Order: sequence, then structure tokens, then C-alpha cells
Amino acid sequence: MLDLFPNEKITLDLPDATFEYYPNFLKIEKANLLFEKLLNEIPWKQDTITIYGKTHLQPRLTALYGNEGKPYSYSNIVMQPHPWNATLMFLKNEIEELTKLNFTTVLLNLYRNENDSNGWHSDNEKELGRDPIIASISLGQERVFQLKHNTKKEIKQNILLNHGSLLLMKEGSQPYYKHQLPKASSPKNPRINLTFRTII
Ligand SMILES: O=C(O)CCC(=O)C(=O)O
Repeated sequence: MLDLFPNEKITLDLPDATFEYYPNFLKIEKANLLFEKLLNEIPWKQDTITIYGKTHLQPRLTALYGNEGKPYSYSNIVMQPHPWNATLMFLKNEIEELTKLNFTTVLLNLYRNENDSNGWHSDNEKELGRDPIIASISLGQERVFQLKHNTKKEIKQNILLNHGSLLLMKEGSQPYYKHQLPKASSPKNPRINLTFRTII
């Protein structure tokens, strides 16, 4: 059994969207175990992406797991999912129990060090629907995650996503906000992030 503390919930005070942060979603021992397992067992790859006609290597490693027949495309790459493994399926079940939602797909990111990052974007691919809910688990090195409103330029928020935490990006989060995981200016250990999504 995963040890969960779903009651420790922080709702961010941001307009037009709901963001809920569970800093201790996973107990430390479970988070440690999951981090080691995923680091060693996932077939991490560095994909080439094309943005504004320019091709380059992604500044992180990724993998996609999910239901059969549900590919996911972004930045001109189409990712075919690996079938769910036991570790990811168990985590998916625990998140589904908390949220009462069904997730079809998880995108995993491995940020190897301070130079790895994920630039400003929203998860607005059409296969996710108009207003998707994303469940984001963080393991390993704490990193700063940033949010900014698309039109209200003064609305910005930084969150330190800690080991074993869950961030739920709910209604309004993708249509109204962009998010990023910037490079860090001091040395960082590896961090794994898992974003559970529903492809419809
Ligand atoms: O690493 C993170 O916390 C964010 C990941 C993310 O934005 C994404 O995979 O779309």
C-alpha cells in the first residue's frame, strides 16, 4: 500500500483556474523507492523536437506509458506509449482514487541536472480535450515550477515541487496559464516528474 496524506492540500490563490498542491502525497520511503525504480527501469530517451522550424534535442529525457492505441503528440513528435508497468499502474490507481478521475496516459520526464528544463507551455494538445486535468507527481531533487497567466501579466507563481508531492492542475489551468520548469543556476541532482493525463 502507498502511504498517502491526501488531506494536506494547499489550494493556490490564483484566478481563473484551480491548482491543488499535496506536498506529502507519498511517504518518504515510498517516494525513495519509486524514484530508484523509475530511474533504473524506465527506458529513458532524448527525443529531437522541432519548434518554430528548428530541430534540437530536448533538454531532458522522457518516456510515455499508457493505454494501447493512445499515442500522444507535441512539438512535432508522436510518442507511442509503452504498456503500463506495475509501478506506474499502482501510482495511477492511487491518484485515481484521490481524484475520482480516469487517466489513460503518463508522460515521464527525467531532469538529469540543473541544465535540464521544460520551457513555457500549456498542455493544450487537442487529444487532451478543451480543459484537461493533469496530475503531476515529483520525485527526487526539488525544483522550482513556474506558472504565469496568459493575459493577466501580473499573475505569476513559483512553487517548489518537493520529493513525493502531487500537483493537480485542474479546471482552467491549461486554457488560462502556461507552466515551465526552468534551468537552475546551482547544481541539481536528478528529478523525475510524471504527468498523468487523459487522452479522449
Ligand atoms: O516537470 C514538471 O514539473 C513539469 C512537466 C511538464 O510541464 C510537462 O511534462 O508537460
